[in-house]
Amino acid sequence: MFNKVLIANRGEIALRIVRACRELGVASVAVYSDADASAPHAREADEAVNIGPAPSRESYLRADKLIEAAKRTGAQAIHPGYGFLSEREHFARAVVEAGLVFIGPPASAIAAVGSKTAARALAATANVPVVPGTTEPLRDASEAESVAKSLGYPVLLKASAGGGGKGMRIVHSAAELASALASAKREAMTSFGDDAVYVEKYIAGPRHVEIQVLGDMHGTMHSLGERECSIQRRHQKMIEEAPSVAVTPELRKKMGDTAVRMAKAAGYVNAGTCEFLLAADGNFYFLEMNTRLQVEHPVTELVSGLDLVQWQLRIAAGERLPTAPMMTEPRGWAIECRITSEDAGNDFLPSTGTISFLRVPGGPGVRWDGGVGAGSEIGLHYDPLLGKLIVWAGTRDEAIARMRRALLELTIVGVETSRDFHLRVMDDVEFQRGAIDIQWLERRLPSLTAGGSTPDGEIAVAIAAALLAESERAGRLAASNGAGGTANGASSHDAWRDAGIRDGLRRR
Ligand code: MV4
Repeated sequence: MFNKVLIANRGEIALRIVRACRELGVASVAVYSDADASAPHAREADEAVNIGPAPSRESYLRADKLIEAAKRTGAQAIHPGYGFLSEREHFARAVVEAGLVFIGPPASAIAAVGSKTAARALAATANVPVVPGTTEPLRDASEAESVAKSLGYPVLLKASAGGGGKGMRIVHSAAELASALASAKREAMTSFGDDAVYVEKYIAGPRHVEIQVLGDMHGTMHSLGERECSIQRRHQKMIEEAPSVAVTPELRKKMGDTAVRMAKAAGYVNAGTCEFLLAADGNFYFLEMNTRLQVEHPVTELVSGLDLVQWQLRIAAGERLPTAPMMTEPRGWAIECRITSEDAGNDFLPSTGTISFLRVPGGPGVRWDGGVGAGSEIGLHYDPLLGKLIVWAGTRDEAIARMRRALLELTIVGVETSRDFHLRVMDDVEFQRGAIDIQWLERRLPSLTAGGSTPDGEIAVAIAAALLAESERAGRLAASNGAGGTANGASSHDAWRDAGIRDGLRRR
């Protein structure tokens, strides 16, 4: 096992990796930009190295600075987390060329599945079902027309270099095809500098179900079950769960075996995810493979009992996975809500500010993977994810009830967040029935975001309630320590202030 690992990331995932390192007795080196000097991940790690100004391109995306920091601190390996350089083939290669271990797949595996068309071609060789369509980019409109005719409308145009829905166009008839192709190519060029576009049969109303795979350096590859990720807004996942209501044990085995075949064909090692479209008729189609640990990995951890980050470290250090299955059937149910600094009542506009108060929920089956604390400055430099609230319970209904309770306990004062949006989803009857697909959120969004953001009065009350709770806690603590002051141990000033706040709360 490594003595020391550098974590080339920030926020909640950096803290998550610090924790995994600590439990394995591995020293952790955090990196931080000027904006993250007092961030929790930098404070909690054993060492912290400044890698430059706030803009990512001058800090977290600077491969040279990250590798130099690893060498200067004597780290033997680098964990990239997710986002930033985690799926960049050149970074994986540069790390290895610098004599360090990249905690993730070999650069060759990233290359094998990095482009959508390359992944589709590889899938075809591994007997992995892909949506009917072309694997190579379309040469011109006439080729598009003949392929679309053979597929049958509606068809979907997609950017080969793309992802996240950019450059996608649904085409319902031949009449629209030429103009749709031209506009898809334009958007692909501006978004990715590559106007290659291919075409697929459009699958209406599918679920987005992904399979977690874990492989070691010795040829063992396991599937660790599925995650339901259909609740997305503009291709950003908002809520994930494991398992999926739509997946039976037979389907789980079939999708799992398919994902393992795909990973082996790619020469994959370490943690990876195969994304599928799951159609209502039970057919599933490979979409893409993510060559990194994913944001939503905790729901798999909770229903499998595995620590995926520790397994990443152990695999990268050369350990063998067990040959017996690591996960047969999921135990219980897990749900994750991404808590972001976005004003859900105002079209999810990014919200900035300083967090003046943070109370995270606890109790049975509640996990908070957070990257912020009181005092954290929330700006626009980085992804708006403040933390992930994850719950586990015996059944899906119990998990929903637990998530609702935990969301109500979660208090973040200082920025608008997506908390109230998640509360409304938990209360939504269709969600409770599990009747969701990738278009569900766009359909339901108006009713889930009605009522605007938290009015200032409510913020003031939240602060007051929080301060009161804090003060009463302090008072009880002081009393139990026999400190002077009034009966409950608070000073006379605090008691007066508490009375005023309590009175104010009553008069709301
Ligand atoms: C599709 C599809 C329907 N039919 N392909 C969106 C971005 C990329 N992940 C692939 N995506 C889709 N590909 C065919 N042939 C529907 C989507 C899609 C989608 C897929 C997964 C999760 C959310 C989505 C939201 C809109 C469209």
